[in-house]
Amino acid sequence: MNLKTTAALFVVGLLLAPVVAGSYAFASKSGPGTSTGTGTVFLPNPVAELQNQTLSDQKDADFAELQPAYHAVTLSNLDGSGFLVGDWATVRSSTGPLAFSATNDFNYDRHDDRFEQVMAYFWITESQKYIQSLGFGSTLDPLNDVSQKVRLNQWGVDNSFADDKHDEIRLGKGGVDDAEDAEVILHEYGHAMHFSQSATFYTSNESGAIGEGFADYWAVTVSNVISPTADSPCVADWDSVSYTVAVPHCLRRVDRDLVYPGDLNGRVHHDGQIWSRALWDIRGALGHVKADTIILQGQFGFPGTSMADLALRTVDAADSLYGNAEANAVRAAFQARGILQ
Ligand SMILES: [Ca+2]
Ligand SMILES: [Ca+2]
Ligand SMILES: [Ca+2]
Ligand SMILES: [Zn+2]
Repeated sequence: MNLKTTAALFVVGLLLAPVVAGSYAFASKSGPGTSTGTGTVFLPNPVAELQNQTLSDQKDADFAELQPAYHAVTLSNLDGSGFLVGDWATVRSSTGPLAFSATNDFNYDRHDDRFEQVMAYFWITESQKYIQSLGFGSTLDPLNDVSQKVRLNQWGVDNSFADDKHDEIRLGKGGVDDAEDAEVILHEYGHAMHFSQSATFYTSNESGAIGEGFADYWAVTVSNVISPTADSPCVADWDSVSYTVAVPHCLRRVDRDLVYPGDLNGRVHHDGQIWSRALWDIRGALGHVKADTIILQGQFGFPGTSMADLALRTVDAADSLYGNAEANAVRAAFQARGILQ
């Protein structure tokens, strides 16, 4: 679903056969044929990391104040082709050539569109590795454990969306290029996770709000696990400098004091902030490992009904995974939002 408006049609969640990891156990150096490489990325974005609210797009220039925000990372799970294709992400591009490296070294600056390809590969791969670290795919059911297609798209408007029909995430170029902000990538991956968990997740306005709220939550929880920053509840601190005036720049926040049903206004991105705040409070009470395991487990098979229904499913997930104390903490977070009585 796109970030700023509702548009994408939900047809059916397409589940592809899992990509089997190659046997690279004896690889001793990076390069085609091996599964690891190097990349240069933002962690998660320059504004969040540097806490500098004066940074701006400057027409995609690679200016001096941004230099401390570039970081060298290891890219994992590559398929050995020399492209940014691997177990958990398949990068495609409509904005120029695909990144290719005969040595698996993918180091570009933001003015080079291939930088965004590296961002997409890294953050989607790390997102799936985090999901698996919670037990999904081993002790729990797998969750979107496919090579997620992601396309860098030359969009004139400032938008990104996840498209369930083609099972593809598309990241746009309006304002700050969307894929220069890990939290935009992670938000869209959150929708792809939903598509994989239930074919009827997005069938009501209320489940649409849940979708946006969860996607915002997923952006900040993964961002915070991999590269914690000072103002964690602020979503898309860098992408939003192009369309927000207030400081700090945030597309949305997951810590707003909105309640159900009084603060509903029918706009899914706004209403989703009721849901994301409940998830954020669960995380605050239980820590990210328990909270995220519970939240993800509760979403399997959700038929797209109401906030109250998914809240009860999440309480049940907490009870069966961990027990009474955790179930009570989850219930309290939803009660504080007015979602449960
Ligand atoms: Ca760029
Ligand atoms: Ca943008
Ligand atoms: Ca942030
Ligand atoms: Zn969305």
